[in-house]
Amino acid sequence: MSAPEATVAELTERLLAGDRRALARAISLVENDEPAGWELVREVYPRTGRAVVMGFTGPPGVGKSTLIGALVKNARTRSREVGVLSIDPSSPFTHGALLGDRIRLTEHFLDPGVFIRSMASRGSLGGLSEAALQAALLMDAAGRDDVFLETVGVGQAEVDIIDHADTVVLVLMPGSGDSVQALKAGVMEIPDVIVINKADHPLTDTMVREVRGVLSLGPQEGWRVPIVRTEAGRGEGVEELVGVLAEHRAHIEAEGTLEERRRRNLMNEVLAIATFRLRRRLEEWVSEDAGVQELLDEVVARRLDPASAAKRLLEREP
Ligand SMILES: Nc1nc2c(ncn2[C@@H]2O[C@H](COP(=O)(O)OP(=O)(O)OP(=O)(O)O)[C@@H](O)[C@H]2O)c(=O)[nH]1
Ligand SMILES: [Mg+2]
Repeated sequence: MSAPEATVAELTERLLAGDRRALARAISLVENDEPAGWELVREVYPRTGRAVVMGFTGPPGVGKSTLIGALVKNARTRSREVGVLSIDPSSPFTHGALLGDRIRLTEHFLDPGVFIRSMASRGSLGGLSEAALQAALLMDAAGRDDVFLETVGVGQAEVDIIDHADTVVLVLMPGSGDSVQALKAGVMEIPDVIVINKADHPLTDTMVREVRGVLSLGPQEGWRVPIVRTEAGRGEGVEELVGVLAEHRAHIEAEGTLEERRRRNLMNEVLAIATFRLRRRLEEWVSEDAGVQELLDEVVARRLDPASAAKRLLEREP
């Protein structure tokens, strides 16, 4: 059901003015796959691209949320308006106590300069990653200066919303050996910044050495991936991390990489949505068309190979 024209227009206006309730409502619309949500994104899209988007990924429990909490606190001392989007593909829960528990930003819940949201369900436009991107765009349009994205990543099949961050931070802790192996094997992409959190742990130096070893195998020109030690709970190293994030930002702006990255990511997004729609269209058609069923019978009877059948399918597509 589409919301009445006036409602979307009104919501758009309030959203652009930075109204938090409008932002919350807009994200719900997108999350629930309401046409009004997509309409809203279409309206505000020209006003996006201003926020600094930082993505934090890493194995469960390494302290991503605690770290984001510390960074939010720091950003607030600089009067920056903040949005936090925690994306959890494994959890069916999105609200209430679990949200607070997962995001660990309870001290910021009452600060109007901080907007926190957790997302787990998928919109129909291809999935959680697409819905999350729309939510991030809405935060951007609502005037959030900094947007922090959090996703759990262990190497494979990561939610690729993290690709939409201008700066990607991989958070590890002493003992995250699997992630180091994943980096080494090229399963996990090399991030822009690596944080070794829980630096109060005695094995921190070993971990830093291992990570440094992996990075030394990679390209040595251009941006050198910094390794920052933090103790997020106590705020140790957070100031340094803020500095490193700013340096990376300045670097990609100066090199033109920011533009390039955004271009590549948006292209991937367009392709992802188009692919999803195309597939849905094909599936509907295939299930309804008798001719396609016959084509399939030919494949089953081994008279036609799958690739030739696909070619004919595409030639005949309505
Ligand atoms: N010792 C120690 N514990 C920490 C540190 N930072 C965070 N923790 C604790 O580690 C636990 C997990 O922290 P979270 O911030 O929830 O970790 P996360 O990576 O967001 O976890 P998920 O979102 O569940 O993947 C909590 O009990 C934190 O209090 C630190 O620097 N040192
Ligand atoms: Mg977390």
